Amino acid sequence: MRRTPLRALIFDVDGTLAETEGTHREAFNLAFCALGLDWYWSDALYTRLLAVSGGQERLLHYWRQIHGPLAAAKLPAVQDLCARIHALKTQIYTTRLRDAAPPLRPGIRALIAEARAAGLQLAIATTTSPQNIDALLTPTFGRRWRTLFAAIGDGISAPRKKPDPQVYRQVLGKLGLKASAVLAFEDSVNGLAAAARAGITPLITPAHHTRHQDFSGAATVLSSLAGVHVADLRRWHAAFPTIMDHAA
Ligand code: XBP
Ligand code: MG
Repeated sequence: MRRTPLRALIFDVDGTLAETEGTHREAFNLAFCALGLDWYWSDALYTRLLAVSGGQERLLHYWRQIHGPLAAAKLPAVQDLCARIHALKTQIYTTRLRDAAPPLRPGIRALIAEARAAGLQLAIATTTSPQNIDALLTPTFGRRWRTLFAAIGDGISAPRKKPDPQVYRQVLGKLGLKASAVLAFEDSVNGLAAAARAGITPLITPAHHTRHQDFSGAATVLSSLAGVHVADLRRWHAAFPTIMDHAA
């Protein structure tokens, strides 16, 4: 039985707070079209490409898929192309979200409010960019959304993308908490692995683009957080030792 009390909840963004990957995919395709590229990512292809975290990393992975091995001498030019595509994609994505942000997933808003009232700290640990987080959370929580979160780790502050644990270790440091005092909420196997490698127990709520993934290592897999209360989280947190405890 765990001894450390639950002190904070760390939320992934894309797929966990909201079903955003469909809008990401549309933004990628609109950027390809605007730049005259004959690329098109179908929902099925994008679902496979999500095995690679990070939009720029995903683009470089796709470039290699269609063009084959990339000579070291050509890498800078291709990385520059991916950066240009990604910058335009981010511009399109943030515009779309400001016009029509997807709703928070069921249960998220109520759980965040209940957790704050219960004195739990909240944090974000995401692969996406600060502007994408702002574009999603401003329409959903208002301009002062940052006041809800004691710590934010993102694709800029933590450039080594999930499943690397860098963003989770960074957020733990900002919170000043041990892994055993927090729970992480994730939608993907990359996110599960990143949290687990940081020693954090992850609760999984699979999203549209990740529901096919194998979450066998997860403490708990829920269809959504609808109807989940802080008392449930405390029970899971007490019952499921951190991954480190397993390893001990
Ligand atoms: C999911 C990701 C991101 C998004 C696209 O992030 O892997 O790359 O798919 O956003 P999360 P960017 O960790 O929140 O699930 O194009 O900004 O990377
Ligand atoms: Mg995610």
